[in-house]
Amino acid sequence: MKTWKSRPVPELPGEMPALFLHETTANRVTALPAGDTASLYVCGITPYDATHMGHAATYVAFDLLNRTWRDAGRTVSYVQNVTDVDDPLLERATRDGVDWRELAAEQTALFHEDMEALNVLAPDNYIGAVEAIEWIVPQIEALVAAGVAYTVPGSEGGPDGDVYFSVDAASASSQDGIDGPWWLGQVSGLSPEEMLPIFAERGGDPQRSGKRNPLDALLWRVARDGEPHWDGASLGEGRPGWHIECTVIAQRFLPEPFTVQGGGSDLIFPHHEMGAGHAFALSHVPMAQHYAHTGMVGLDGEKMSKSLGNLVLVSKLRAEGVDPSAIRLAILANHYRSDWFWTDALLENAQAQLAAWRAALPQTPEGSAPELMAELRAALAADLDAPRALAAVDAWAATAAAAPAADGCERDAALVSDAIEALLGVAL
Ligand code: 5CA
Ligand code: ZN
Repeated sequence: MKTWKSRPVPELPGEMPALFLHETTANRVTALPAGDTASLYVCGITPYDATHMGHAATYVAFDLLNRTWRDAGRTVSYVQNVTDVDDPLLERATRDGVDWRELAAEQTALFHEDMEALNVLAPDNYIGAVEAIEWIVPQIEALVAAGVAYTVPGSEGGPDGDVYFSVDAASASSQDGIDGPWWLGQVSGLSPEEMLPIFAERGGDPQRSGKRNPLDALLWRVARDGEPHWDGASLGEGRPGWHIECTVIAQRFLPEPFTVQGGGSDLIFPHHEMGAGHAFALSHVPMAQHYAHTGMVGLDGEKMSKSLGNLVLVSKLRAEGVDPSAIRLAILANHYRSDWFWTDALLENAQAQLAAWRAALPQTPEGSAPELMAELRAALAADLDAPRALAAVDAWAATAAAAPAADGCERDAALVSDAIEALLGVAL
């Protein structure tokens, strides 16, 4: 699928230190594997409503990782999906009396505009669930053949043949895996008792009769009247479950294992837990070397979510004439791992900060750029500490503003502006 356009990233002199990033499964900050290449999969949107500040914050966070790696001279492969067929999208299309394909296409296009405006570098491969179905079907067949997936009889008048992933069979078979086992709880660290309510909340169906374990995840949903469906070969007509979509796309376009699996913390369980299980059952290699998750952005005391409707939309702010650099700065004022709330004050502060930085630029003291650049790099290398990076720019701007206007150094000003654009993605 077509992706959005990236603005060029200025090349900077000097060196990025080794990068440390929080790792979800270990629950601590660890060194990322070194090397000339790095690979990243970030879970993309389900396009039934416009990009809200929570989505934007997640993609901006992983954009910092992408920029940090690039600055370190690494060749980055970045893949993102778009869940362009799934229950919430179909439900919204039905509610609004629109074609689900049109709804998905419109919202995906709007998301691309938002990402461009926020200066988020585009993925190298942007893949829709629908276009992935032909790759997903044989992989589900392989899971069935391997004995880690099974079909379930119809319930509540539904047809026979939905296919589920057996978490017990997969956990058991991976214990003698060659390169490291998968077990239920590997990614989230949750116990089955803790998993059950979360599973029900986030698209799972623990009550479905005929399942071997209530936590078994849907791989293939056979066709129902009025629902879109595709050729599933031996599985019959139907459509894929959610977790297998990301597993197959990641395995197809990235090395096994790839470096970082990213997304919001709402995806740790069941999405990334099950995805890791599917991937290991398919290839006997872990899916990713490192799991990284962003905190949840909220509004008025609740998590911002399309289902609750408490949204601050990037496109709406843009339409009101808000500078996208200020939106990006407002996001970066929060550490990517913290849960935080969007407020008008956050945006007003970011607008004032941006104006101060812009005003300071012509007064950049000679020799101040390399020092600032080193501080930005050190902040990013320490678990993408954007608030610390912004504080370093604030300090530089205060010094510049206090310096005599005539002493401004053009060469340093250009380097400061390049460093802020390349590392933080903020255009001055
Ligand atoms: N299509 C799936 C992933 S495969 C999905 O979760 N789509 S989404 O549209 O609901 O979310 C898109 C991305 O934004 C995901 O990485 C999700 O974790 C993240 N996200 C959703 N809501 C928030 C929020 N309130 N704060 C931070 N990130 C969020
Ligand atoms: Zn995903």
